Amino acid sequence: MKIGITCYPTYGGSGAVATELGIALAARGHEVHFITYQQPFRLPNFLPRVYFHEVEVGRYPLFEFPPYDLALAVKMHEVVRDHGLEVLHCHYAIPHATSAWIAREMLHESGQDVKVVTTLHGTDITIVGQERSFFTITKFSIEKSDAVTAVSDYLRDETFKAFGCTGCEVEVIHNFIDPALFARAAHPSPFPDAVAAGKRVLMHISNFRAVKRVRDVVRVFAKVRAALPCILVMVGDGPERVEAEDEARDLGVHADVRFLGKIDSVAPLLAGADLFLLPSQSESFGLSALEALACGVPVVASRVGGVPEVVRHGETGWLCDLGDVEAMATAAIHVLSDAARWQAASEAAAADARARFAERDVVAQYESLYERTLASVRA
Ligand code: GMT
Repeated sequence: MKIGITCYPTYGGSGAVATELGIALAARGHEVHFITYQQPFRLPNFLPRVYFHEVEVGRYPLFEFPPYDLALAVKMHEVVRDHGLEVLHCHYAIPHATSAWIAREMLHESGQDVKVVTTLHGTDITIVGQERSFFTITKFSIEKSDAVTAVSDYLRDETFKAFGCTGCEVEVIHNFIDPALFARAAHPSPFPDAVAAGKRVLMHISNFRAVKRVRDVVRVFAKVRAALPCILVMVGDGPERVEAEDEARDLGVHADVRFLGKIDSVAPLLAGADLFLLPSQSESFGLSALEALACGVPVVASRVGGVPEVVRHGETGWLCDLGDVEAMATAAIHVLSDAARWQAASEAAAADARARFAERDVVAQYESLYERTLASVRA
């Protein structure tokens, strides 16, 4: 098949999933065209059957807000027309699914067609899409897609609750991991000094938006550090990073917190962690938690959104009430202070991630969806 993929190319779970999916599809023989404003961060420079088309937004003094959505629609139309794409797969509803709808309408003018598949990832439904200024266009774009997927049961249910979306089915296709890459044994420890000093490594990876509650990460760490020797590794960057750094200073634990900034390849880091912290306010899936589990890293997270579909409480991690820093610290100490308990959770985590979220199985679900969509006739 010839497939176009549009996503947010900078740091974020939806861009990571979209890129890994494109790479996996190309490895299975499909031709994949990424259509985005920047090369996706997980996309290597060259791979057979993978192409990158940059969306350039024309600047003009009149445009206080350059119309990216339109430039994207034009580029989608051009790439479909010139390369004979059969499917446009949009990750994150707005504006991608809206632009794809415009591109498809333009193609119809010249007797061509393309199927639009939209994958809902999270705040496109739970926050942004429900804002007054975006609600109707989000609902419209979902309903006009030829197929819609959500990354968790939770997100599918939220979509129906928030938008109704009459006449559209939302198929759940979970996020996935490459078991060969996200594997503890595949990478040497990136923190040999901490290991030599007998310190456990706690880790958090995100784009440091308010929804991630990064200050809670530091608060949990401070409590764990009072009970056992450990360091905290913070990977990523975003609006709340300064607050997290301030919190670490205020709590007097700054010397043991390492802020690494944005890092493209997180598997080698995760493979050296002992515990992953994800105290998010909301999380439709929690890709970073899944990647941690696959690396044999138990997860302590808030019991929100789709996280319980990923983390098995008491088996592969521990789920606590939102904002309950005390309970999260207690859970962390519970697993880190008992070597046998940690080992059991680590093995269960790696096995469960492979059993339920292996790339091969999930990519096959997308292929099947594309095939069914191509065979379908639009109502
Ligand atoms: O929806 C977002 O907030 C952005 C998106 C992203 O690009 O990081 O995150 C969502 O998609 C990820 C990949 O499917 C999920 O793992 C995240 O849970 C989800 N984020 C939220 O729901 C806050």
